[in-house]
Amino acid sequence: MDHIVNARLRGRDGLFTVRWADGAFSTIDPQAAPVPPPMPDSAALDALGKLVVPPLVEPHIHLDATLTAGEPHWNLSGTLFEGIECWTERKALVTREDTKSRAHRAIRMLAAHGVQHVRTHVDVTEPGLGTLQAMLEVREEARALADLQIVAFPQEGIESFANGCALMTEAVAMGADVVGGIPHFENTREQGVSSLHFLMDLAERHDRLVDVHCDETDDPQSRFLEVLAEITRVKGLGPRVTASHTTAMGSYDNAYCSKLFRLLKQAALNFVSCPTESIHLQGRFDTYPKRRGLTRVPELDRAGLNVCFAQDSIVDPWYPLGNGNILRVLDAGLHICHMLGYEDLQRALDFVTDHSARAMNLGEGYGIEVGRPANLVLLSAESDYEVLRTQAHAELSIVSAPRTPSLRSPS
Ligand code: 17E
Ligand code: FE2
Repeated sequence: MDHIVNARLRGRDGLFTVRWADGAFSTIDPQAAPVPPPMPDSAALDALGKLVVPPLVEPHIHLDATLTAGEPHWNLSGTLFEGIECWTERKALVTREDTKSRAHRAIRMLAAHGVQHVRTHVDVTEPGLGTLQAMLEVREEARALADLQIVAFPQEGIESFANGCALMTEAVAMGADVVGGIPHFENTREQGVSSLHFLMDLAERHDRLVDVHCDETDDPQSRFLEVLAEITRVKGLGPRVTASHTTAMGSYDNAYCSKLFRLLKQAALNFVSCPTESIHLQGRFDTYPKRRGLTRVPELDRAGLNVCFAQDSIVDPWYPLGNGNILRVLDAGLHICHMLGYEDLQRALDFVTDHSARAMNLGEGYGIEVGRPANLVLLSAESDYEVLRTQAHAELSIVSAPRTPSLRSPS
């Protein structure tokens, strides 16, 4: 196949014929009218007026922990912290083959739902870094299905875990694409702050992106986002930095938020919200009224900041469900965030496509435009609104651009 007829494109009226050659889009032509269905042996696909979008994106998931829920026991409290305890026990049992086969299964689930770009956090609080090594191999092996970014993620802390700093430094040397962090989990506020300085310096020195699990708690005193944003502002690294979760922002008071937002706009960093995960893990210490435990997605968006949705987990110690379908997460997120207004529905897919691609710094490697990689997804509805209303799915996911070996080869 080398072209699609009768395609609808986001943000443009009418129908289009989209062609590609040698892995790149070559022409995108408006049609005066629907064209007849192609002959059965033709190289064309008939989109029948449905949406053709760039690949769906999963900007935050933990593929090393996927498909381990209940091993060795279930997270009964439903809290983040019991999840971390379960994972620490399961982590002691992992083998390279176990990690790789579970990650590949999850990548196949994601690919079946039209997801072609994935940023996975990988726990590096593990002496020997065997899991990271396994995931670096998965990154190369899975290239035909997905473009994978690997975050060096210190699940048990950088300052609070033995040799945490050395493990992070080694993980970057081994080829992690992105530097992670977890300041709210460090033993003290001071350690949380110094972990952020450490990881931002590490990323700057090695020219890596940054994606920090930041303030994933309902504690309104958890204020590491302001520290991350200020370091980001001073270094001028905004587009390369992502703050994931920031759920404490849902519990900050408005007076503090109005000051914080001024800084966030100056820093211009990216945000990832994991709505199904956060509605499940947060609010666990409340009775009623019960907090939703999400960051301020519509407010960040209205302030001009880049914010997107992610799944975080598929069947792991933190979340027992999930099937790789990011459109399900979009549906939940828009509900939980009070984003079912008409304007929001018109552009709902931004939160699982363009915004996520921007957070992942995909640049010109993403989008349905002439010259860009000819990767695309055909959805089963004709507009963003109808995708949501009909609970549409990815009918077809085409990877036609050859993926070059990962930017980060082991050094
Ligand atoms: N680890 C963490 O700290 N937070 C999460 N939401 C998951 C893993 C899934
Ligand atoms: Fe996460």
